Amino acid sequence: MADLKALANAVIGGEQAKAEEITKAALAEGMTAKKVLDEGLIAGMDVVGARFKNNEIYIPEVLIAARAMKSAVGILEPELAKAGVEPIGTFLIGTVQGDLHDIGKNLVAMMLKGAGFNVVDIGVDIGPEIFVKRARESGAQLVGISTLLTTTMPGMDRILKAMKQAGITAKVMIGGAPVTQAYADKIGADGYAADAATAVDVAKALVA
Ligand code: B1M
Repeated sequence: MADLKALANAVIGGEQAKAEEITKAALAEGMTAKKVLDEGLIAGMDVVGARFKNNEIYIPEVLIAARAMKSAVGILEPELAKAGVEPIGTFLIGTVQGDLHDIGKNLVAMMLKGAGFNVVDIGVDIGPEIFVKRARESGAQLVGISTLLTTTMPGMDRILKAMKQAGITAKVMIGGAPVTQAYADKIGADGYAADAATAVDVAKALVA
């Protein structure tokens, strides 16, 4: 039976090939993609985060762990994204200007795809002008903004203001580790989600 602790350790150690191998084996055994994600990959990345915070490891190790996690998540994607036939709506998503973190955003995007949304992912380090331009071009009903850094949180407010000024009526959901419901309320975002699964529920409620 695939060992999810070993998978977490493979992420922690940045062992990409091993992470891929265990992920494939777990799926082949019929384990759900969500279980593999939560108990293997995210569990591993949590340890990486704690060690990074305590200065036990540094950016190169974190990057190598993130690479292992990303490629294993890529294997899970088709399972996570078993979509409905008709898109529920178009969801534009990106990470705020100045912030390069994208693993959480990518997970949210994948789960939304899985729930039947047409997802337009505009990437990382995205400023208000690009959010406005891409929201207009895509005709998105929902715009999602992610950030992992406290210092880049004010960028969310700037995007909301720019969208309002440009007459974009799409609803806005925000999220990311330092973001809270209180912050969403403060800047006037329509929704907030703490994790990818909740993001799907909130997105569905916002388009209902
Ligand atoms: Co960075 N980093 N990092 N980092 N990094 C954090 C975020 C940090 C908490 C680490 C720490 O100190 N403990 C800290 C931020 C502190 C703060 O401001 N509060 C930090 C820092 C400081 C930095 C740098 C400034 C370090 C430096 O250079 N001195 C630097 C900034 C670079 C930049 O962006 N300009 C930096 C760099 C990096 C790497 C490049 C090395 C790498 C990113 C690789 C990548 O993403 N491609 C990295 C990583 C990997 C992390 C940690 C270890 C892991 C983040 C992650 O992927 N988590 C992180 C510590 C931690 O979180 N444990 C840390 C797994 C992911 C599944 O969770 O992203 O939270 P998360 O997403 C969740 C939810 O938040 C939510 O759903 C997701 C899935 O459930 N969610 C949404 C996310 N977006 C959402 C949007 C929604 C709804 C929900 O709606 C639209």
